Amino acid sequence: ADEHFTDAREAVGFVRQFHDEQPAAGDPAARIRAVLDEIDRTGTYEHTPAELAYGAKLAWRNAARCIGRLYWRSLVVRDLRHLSSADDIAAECFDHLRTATNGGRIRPVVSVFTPDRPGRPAARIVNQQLVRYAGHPGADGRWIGDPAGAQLAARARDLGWKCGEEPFEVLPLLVQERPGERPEWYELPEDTTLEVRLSHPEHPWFAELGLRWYAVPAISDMTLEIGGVRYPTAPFNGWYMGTEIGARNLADADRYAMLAPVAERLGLDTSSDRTLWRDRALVELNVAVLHSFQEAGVTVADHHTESERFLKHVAQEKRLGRPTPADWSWIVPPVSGGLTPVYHRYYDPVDLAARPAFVAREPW
Ligand code: HEM
Ligand code: NRG
Repeated sequence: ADEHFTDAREAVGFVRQFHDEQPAAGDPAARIRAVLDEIDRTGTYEHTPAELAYGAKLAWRNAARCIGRLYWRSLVVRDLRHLSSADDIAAECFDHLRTATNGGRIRPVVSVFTPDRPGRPAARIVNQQLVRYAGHPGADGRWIGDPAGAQLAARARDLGWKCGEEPFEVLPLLVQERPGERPEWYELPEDTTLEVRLSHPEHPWFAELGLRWYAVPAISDMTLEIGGVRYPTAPFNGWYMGTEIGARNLADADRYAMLAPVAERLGLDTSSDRTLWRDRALVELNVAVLHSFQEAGVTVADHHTESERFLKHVAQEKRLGRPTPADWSWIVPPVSGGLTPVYHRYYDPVDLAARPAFVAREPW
């Protein structure tokens, strides 16, 4: 049995929603007949460019873990469904990064490549994000780089990639054209990866820690599912909320684990948890992230502003008669939760079957 046949009910449900929300799009009945006929003949169907663009926006609007949904209508959708080779995918991912980066004024973008079709699963990007740092255990047993990038770094090395020894080595892009096939790997061109060196507005020593982060979070390991069609190669990005970097990527014990080094430079008493030295170091780390991105002219949101925007989105959707399913445990920021308005309320329950959606990619 082949898993890539399109479910006709999903297709009809999507076409109905598309026409309900886009009344100018014409007669839904005719389109539904055409879609069902195409599914009968071929096992799947092709979205019109307008269906694809709106479907991708709906997938963002449905992302229950995403606090950034206020701007869902402004998503830039790159229709690259005619491309399926590893070389073409890599080249267009690099253009995606250039377009998204936009000199620092980050634009939310999704690039949609050839979907799965009956008998013909689509290519996959192996990386979790288009830009991420490598990691590996050093000679003294301590981690060099990002432990979250260790698996991909090992795979890339097996393919012939040479990893440097710095803590912020950008991983190559790995693209696998077919199941079981050896991925192709591509070094990211310099002009695709804007990075920000971190400094602190009050502590000159902070820059000496040598920390940095990349400008564009571009998730590349989720499947975009629209109307029963699965697009496993559909990297998307928005901009960072500072806490993702300052309270998780650079702070977590199993990531860059920078709280102790920062606390030491701050001269904090680390002899007991009760001095709250970790909490104090965490705040300064987050101050440095927001300050540095701002200074570099790179879009970044603080968690207070992004929380307010999210509740504005919830209210706006409510006025339109729509619920905003949300996962409290993902929406509430990892620092100062109770200071943000998103903490102090409950949300519409998450329907895991809701579509269009970005879903965890299933192994092929
Ligand atoms: C998750 C913020 C744009 C789809 C998240 C998370 C944050 C966030 C903070 C939680 C991540 C984590 O805890 O690791 C933002 C901001 C955006 C933005 C500030 C600025 C515009 C987008 C866009 C899309 C999107 C453009 C898709 C088109 C998602 C999805 C998740 C998510 C699917 C869940 C990821 C997962 O399950 O791992 N977002 N986002 N977001 N966002 Fe957004
Ligand atoms: N926490 C991850 C990125 C997850 C998605 N975050 C966004 N998405 N802001 C990290 O790299 O820290 N987005 O599409 O903007």
